[in-house]
Amino acid sequence: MATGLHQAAAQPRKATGLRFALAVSGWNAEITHALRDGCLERLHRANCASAEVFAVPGSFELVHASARLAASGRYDAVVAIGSVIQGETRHFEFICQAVAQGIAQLNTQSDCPVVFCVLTDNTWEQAKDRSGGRLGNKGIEAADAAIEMALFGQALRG
Ligand code: DLZ
Repeated sequence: MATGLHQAAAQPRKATGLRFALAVSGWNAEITHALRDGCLERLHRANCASAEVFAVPGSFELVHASARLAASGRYDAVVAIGSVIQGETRHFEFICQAVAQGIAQLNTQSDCPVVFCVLTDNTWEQAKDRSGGRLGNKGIEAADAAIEMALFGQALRG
């Protein structure tokens, strides 16, 4: 169960000169667009050089899109944004596992970090709570993670 204990810092770290790509799933768009907007707002507030948005049909497609974006060499970090909500079918488990494993694998294959911003909830209300509701906006936390990982890459490059 989500505790809501993790709070985004009041101020993001500076992202000056850094370029970001957001892959955004269209399934449960009200949720994913709220995550996207929170993430974009945070990246721009951190003074990023750019934050480009790429739409994909569903969370399953986030793996392919993130792989292509990471391999393009145009970005310092990629954020994969989706929302999978438990339904009557076993799709939920298949999609959640495929996306989590796919994105984890990308992070070992490429120098460009891919941040996991895929909500996996039992109900619509839970997804709302975490996308700008009473538990905050996970898109903001994803932006902070993306900035931190982009700075990590920058530090390694010297
Ligand atoms: C098919 C499907 C289902 C049942 N549920 C979701 C969901 O809750 N969230 C989501 O992002 N996508 C869902 N999809 C679509 C798959 O992610 C994918 O787009 C399709 O299976 C086509 O590959």
